[in-house]
Amino acid sequence: MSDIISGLDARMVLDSRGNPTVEVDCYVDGGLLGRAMVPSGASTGAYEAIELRDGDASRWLGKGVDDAVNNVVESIQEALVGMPVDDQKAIDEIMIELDGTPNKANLGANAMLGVSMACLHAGAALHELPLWRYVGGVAGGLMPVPMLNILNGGAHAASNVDIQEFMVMPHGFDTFPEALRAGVECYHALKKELKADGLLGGVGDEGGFAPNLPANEAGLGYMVRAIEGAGYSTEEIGIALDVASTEFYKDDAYHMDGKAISGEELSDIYAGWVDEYPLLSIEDGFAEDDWRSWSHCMRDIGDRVQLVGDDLFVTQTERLSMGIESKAANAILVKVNQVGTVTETLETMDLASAHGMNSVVSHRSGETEDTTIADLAVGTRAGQIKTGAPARSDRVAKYNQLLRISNEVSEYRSPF
Ligand code: 2PG
Ligand code: MG
Repeated sequence: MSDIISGLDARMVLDSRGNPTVEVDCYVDGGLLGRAMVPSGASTGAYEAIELRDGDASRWLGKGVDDAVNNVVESIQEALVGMPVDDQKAIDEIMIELDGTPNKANLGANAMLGVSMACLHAGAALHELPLWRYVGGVAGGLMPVPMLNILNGGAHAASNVDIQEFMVMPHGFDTFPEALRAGVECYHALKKELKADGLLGGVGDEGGFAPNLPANEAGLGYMVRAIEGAGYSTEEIGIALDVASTEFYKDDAYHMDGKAISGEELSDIYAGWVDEYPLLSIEDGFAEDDWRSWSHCMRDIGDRVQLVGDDLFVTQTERLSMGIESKAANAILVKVNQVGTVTETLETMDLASAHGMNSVVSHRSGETEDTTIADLAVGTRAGQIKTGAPARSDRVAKYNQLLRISNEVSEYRSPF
């Protein structure tokens, strides 16, 4: 069989919020070998690569992706037909050149990522390898510690909670399936606790419960109740937060619990929480341009807690380099669609690990049944993944893929 890309196809499909997204098929030697779907964020960072939307308000509320789909079947296909499908770097570089902008505004990061991931799948199929092994090669895989977002707030819920994600992190277990089971049992225990308090309503975009709470700190209390209610100790299951604070940073202040506070005051609040709760990881504790507060917090508590840059780094080497220089964080969140190609994602992860930083592979709040990130997390040996609550098939699909992979990969180690 030839290894040459013979064609690309693309279409609009729906994501988990009912918005259009891009699906791409990659043909090799006339046969369909790889397919991928692109995720989409809600609390997007200002420096993310551009997601191309048609903007026609009379269709899909302006969120149509016809232009992105056309870019795949027209200019991208023309540029890539004839390329070896397993030369991922060359494929991604050709698209970057064809796009010609620093933020993928021309072709759209959604079009480019769909192609990049479909080619990745096709390359794995061509070599008859599971995707995680194709990505990881002879290094073998490492199962990630899961972060399960069991209580949703912020832009992902209609509640009064400012913090976007309260996650349980089952780090004290010997295998991935055992860790996942513990995390899922916490989800069920949280449901019971919220019900007992009359706070059980619907769920947020990532499948976690979305109650109104008296204050943000109460969410931490519920995490402890969920962990202990499920019969575990806070020694083996910790808490991770995604504060997503860019969303509530306005006029040089953070607007949390109805008060306007400075970055330093917020940093002090986090320090208090690290003392009081089994808090292991804080993502986007500060806004995407508030480098000073990031560095201040790192100096204060960076040796006691993982500080993860999401909107801050947007999975891009230029932003990550700025953060390394200013010692702004000790970990990076990795979202493939923030940068728009597989190759650039891997480059960013390499840069992070070269500087001793942790990587957390992540879903978006708008997802599909695509499970590429599960294999990516294992193949790159990232060590951590966050992919929502164990509820709604768009989230569960990733955990189920990790369970499948765990039949072949037993190596599992907690970064904590
Ligand atoms: C985040 C993500 C995923 P969104 O902020 O980390 O949980 O949310 O995709 O809406 O940016
Ligand atoms: Mg985030």
